[in-house]
Amino acid sequence: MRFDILTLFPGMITTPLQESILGKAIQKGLIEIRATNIRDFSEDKHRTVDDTPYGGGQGMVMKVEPIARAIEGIKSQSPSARTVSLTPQGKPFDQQRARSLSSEPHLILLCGRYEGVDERVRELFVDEEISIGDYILTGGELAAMVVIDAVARVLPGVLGSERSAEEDSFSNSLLEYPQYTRPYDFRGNRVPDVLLSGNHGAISLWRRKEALKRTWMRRPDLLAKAGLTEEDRELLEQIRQEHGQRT
Ligand code: 4FV
Repeated sequence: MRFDILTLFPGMITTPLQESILGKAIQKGLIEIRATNIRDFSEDKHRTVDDTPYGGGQGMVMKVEPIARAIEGIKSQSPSARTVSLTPQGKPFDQQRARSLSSEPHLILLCGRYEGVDERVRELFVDEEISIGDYILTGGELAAMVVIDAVARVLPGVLGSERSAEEDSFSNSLLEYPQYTRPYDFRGNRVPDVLLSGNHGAISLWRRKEALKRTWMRRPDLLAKAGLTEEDRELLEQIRQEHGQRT
């Protein structure tokens, strides 16, 4: 899978993504990441990429021409590439979107700066707008890296063999159950004995109940789209009894 990132700060992208799992995925040729400086597509001697907003107002707006040239340059080589703009106005990003984007062979990720990008970029070149959350960043670069990380890790072969993205939290829309490792006893705080019982049925039941309890307490909004089984509903009833009705 190929990721082209259009940014004014390519250095923010390349170095961090060479590390760890994504770095190995690049070495294994599972993903290809190329950061392109939008300023390389400005044509005036001052290499201008932004200008004041029509209608007045604070800050600067990124100009359409350099971005248009950058996208058209890539699309001329790869017409099927999907162009995604990272913006607070975008559709909230989630695991489901990460999984569906992982079927795209080539993504172009546009990173805004300043007050944003000229609206005609969206109208003429953007296939999809994505937001990573309801807060304002100084630029779209970190958002692009979040998308690259979440999409790449569901690609076959990116996560080591010992780990498949299918077991993820959110893949079944529930929060993850608590995890423990050695030592068994830390300052008197012990690991739940069921996890050392070797009884895999009891262990997976405990984990399912813990995942349901955690989701019910922290993200009840997720329960609605979790596809609960009859057993899940019985476990939830137990949890409610044990923890008192929530509003
Ligand atoms: C953002 C977000 C985000 C807005 C102004 C870049 C900044 C600046 N992108 N999810 N939240 N972008 O805050 O994706 O241009």
